[in-house]
Formats: sequence, structure tokens, C-alpha cells
Amino acid sequence: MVTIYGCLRSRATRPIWLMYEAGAEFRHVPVIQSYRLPDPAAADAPFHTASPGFLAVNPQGQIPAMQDGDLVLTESLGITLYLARKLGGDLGPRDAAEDALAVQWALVGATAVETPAIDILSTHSKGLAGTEDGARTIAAAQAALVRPFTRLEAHLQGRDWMMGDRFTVADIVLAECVRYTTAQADTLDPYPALKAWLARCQARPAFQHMWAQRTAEPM
Ligand SMILES: N[C@@H](CCC(=O)N[C@@H](CS)C(=O)NCC(=O)O)C(=O)O
Repeated sequence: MVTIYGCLRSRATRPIWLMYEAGAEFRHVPVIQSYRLPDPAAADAPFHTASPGFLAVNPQGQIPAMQDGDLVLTESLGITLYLARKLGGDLGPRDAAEDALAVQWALVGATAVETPAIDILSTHSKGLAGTEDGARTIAAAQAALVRPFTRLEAHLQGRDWMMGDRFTVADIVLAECVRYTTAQADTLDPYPALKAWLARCQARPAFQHMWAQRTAEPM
């Protein structure tokens, strides 16, 4: 059985959302980031990213990680794409062209969206959005998002989903990068099709199920 390591307050949301969409069984080990613990060395500390047992799975000490038989993967987007291909069905790519498109949208997420999106999210989560520095960081991140978001906005004209005519892994890998930008409420306002697409993705029962579990996890 596939094992996914990583609490849901992490990029483990990506493969776990996919597994819920597929209705696939998996073992979930909710490893927590060591930096979130007051004393990671304490005897009663939960299993975390610097625990020897987890470093034996991912020596990089980051979540998510996935084990499927002898295969260990340690990049959230690689894990999510692998699981979509393995599970097959409508969520995964149907042919080489769709496979390339799914990889393309994952790379747009990882290379063009994720870094500025996390800048926005972390500025808010550190309570700095109201400061001069924080406002500058958010404005710079929103400026960096203009090119990828304009491209996504154009792509979504007249279509509901990123790839083909159905919800797929391409939507999951991209939506979980775009989500971080919504920490700043006005970020998606200039991109109504992108905003509507994200709302469609997040209205799905599998996302809602994952999100309820994530919300129930300690901060
Ligand atoms: N590019 C990696 C990033 C992994 C990553 O940064 N994970 C964070 C949680 S979302 C983590 O494990 N942080 C703990 C640490 O770096 O010590 C991926 O997408 O899987």
C-alpha cells in the first residue's frame, strides 16, 4: 500500500487531495515539521522531519514523502504526478500529450507561482501584511505573478479545467500553488477566470474533506 508522510499543514495536501479524489486507500503518517515543535528532541515529541525514523525515509528531512514498495519519492509534485499515473482513470493523463501538459502545469506552479505565492502567504502568517516592508513584499510578489497569472487567465477562457475537459491532476498541482496567493484577498481580482477555476477546484468534495482534516490539525 502507498504510504504518504506529512501532516496536512504542508505540501502533503497535494498527493492527499489526489488520493481522496481517486477514492484510493493509503497509509498516512502525519510527520510534522521539526521547526514547529518547541523541543524536537523531547521524549514525547511527535514524529517529525528531523526524527531519525523519518530521515531514513527522506534524508532531506522534508515532507511530503511517499513510499510505494521499493519506490521512495520526496517531491510533492513528483509524488502527485506519479500517483495520478499509477491510479489511472480520469484524474491522470490519458496519453503522452496529456502527460506533458500535466508536467507543464506542475512546473508552472513550481517555478512561476509557488515562490511569490509563499511570499504572500508567509507575510500574512507572520502578521507583517500591515507593515511597510510587508506591503512591499506583497506588491513585489503580485508583480511577479502578473505574467503567469495572465497566461493562466487566457488559458481558462472558455474552459473549466487546465487539461482536457475534466478535472485532473493538472488542476490539483496548480491549484495548491495558486491557493497560497489568496492570503492577500485582492490578488486574484484581476484574474476572474482563474479565481472562478480555483473556487471550482476547492468546491470539490475531496478538497473539502482534505481541508476539514487540515483545519483540525494543530497550528
Ligand atoms: N519542493 C519540496 C518542498 C518540501 C518542503 O519545503 N516541505 C516543507 C513543508 S511544506 C518542510 O518539510 N519543511 C520542514 C523543513 O524544511 O525542515 C516539495 O514540494 O515537496
